[in-house]
Amino acid sequence: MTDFTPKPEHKFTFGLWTVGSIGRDPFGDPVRDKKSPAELVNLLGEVGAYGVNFHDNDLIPIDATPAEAEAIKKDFRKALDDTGLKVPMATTNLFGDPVFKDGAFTSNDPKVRAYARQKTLKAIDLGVEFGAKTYVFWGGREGTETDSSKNAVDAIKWNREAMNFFCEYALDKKYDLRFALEAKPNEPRGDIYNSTTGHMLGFIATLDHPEMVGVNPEVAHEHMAGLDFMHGVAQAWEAGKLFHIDLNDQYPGRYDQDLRFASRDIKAAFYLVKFLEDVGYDNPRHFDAHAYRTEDYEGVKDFARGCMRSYLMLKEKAAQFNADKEIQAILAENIADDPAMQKFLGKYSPEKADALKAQAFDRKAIANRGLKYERLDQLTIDLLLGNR
Ligand code: GCO
Ligand code: MN
Ligand code: MN
Repeated sequence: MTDFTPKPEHKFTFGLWTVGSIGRDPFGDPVRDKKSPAELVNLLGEVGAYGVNFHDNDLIPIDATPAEAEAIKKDFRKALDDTGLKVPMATTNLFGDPVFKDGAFTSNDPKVRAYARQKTLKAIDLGVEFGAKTYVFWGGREGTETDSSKNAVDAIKWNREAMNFFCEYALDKKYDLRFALEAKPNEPRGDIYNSTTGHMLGFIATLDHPEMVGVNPEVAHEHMAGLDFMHGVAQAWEAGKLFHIDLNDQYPGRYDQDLRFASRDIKAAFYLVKFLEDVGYDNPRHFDAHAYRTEDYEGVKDFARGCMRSYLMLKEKAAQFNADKEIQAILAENIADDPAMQKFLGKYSPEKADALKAQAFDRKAIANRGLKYERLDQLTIDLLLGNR
């Protein structure tokens, strides 16, 4: 049997908030005791993760005194040294405190917008202090329940000004840092601005320093909207913007589930892993998910190990797909080049347009050919179910 042990080169990371989730939900109280950041780092070390990410307040509570903050950082640093875990990414909590009830950078209240900037500047410093090279922006409260309340164009502009401000700050401080924007359609707001990875890519192109800013797409966020996650990831990759990725799982049309990676839609997870491996994605593979509320901390470890193991099993399946002669033969037949068509394809020229208009196409003959996708998909299913 193949070895599915996580290794540093896989860059598997978890947020403190993921394995640290105490299982509170809108209907029920916590089911697990809170663990300190240092304890969570040790837990992640035990299961073989490469790194740990945090929101400012996962590490340092919002009302901690400077002395308390120093003590927490010292313990956290020691746990990182003991386990060898890295901190590849950090982010800001701009959604938990009641001050952000109507958003942060897109709040109608200038005091809130200014406070959100202050909190983010400090959180960026904290992330850099622990070596983070990617800084994520997830605008969880940047949205509305009623569109009577806000001007959507103002919101876009305020968001852009904030991102431009942080890019200048990182340049000014000479931080080796890139920003990754994470889209989500809803939850906790009724509707969130820049709701998909595609919206984010459009937004990034309007920034002053677009080269510093990419995306952090999350499986669950696109599945919630009923979208094909891998297609969004491919678009981000092709644009040179896939700086980070949040892996989990989610049934469409449900509340935000944050399920263990590949536990719901194995086929979608397979195409995603195959895509990432085929293109040579080399940034962190971050699991932004939670253990079921039924679990104790042994179950949390099962959850974390399961995320990594499923990724590695799917990676092996992807290699098998690429090596499968029958699968590859169907693909080769379908994408085969036709030298006679070369003169019509590629870049525009007036001659090409004239030649195209004069060409006779046998539409019916072209359409009559079966593409063997049923066979191809069944071969994929056979492969995933272990029968090839
Ligand atoms: C969510 C989001 C968050 C973000 C995190 C990092 O649905 O709550 O996915 O977990 O990823 O805030 O920015
Ligand atoms: Mn999420
Ligand atoms: Mn996320």
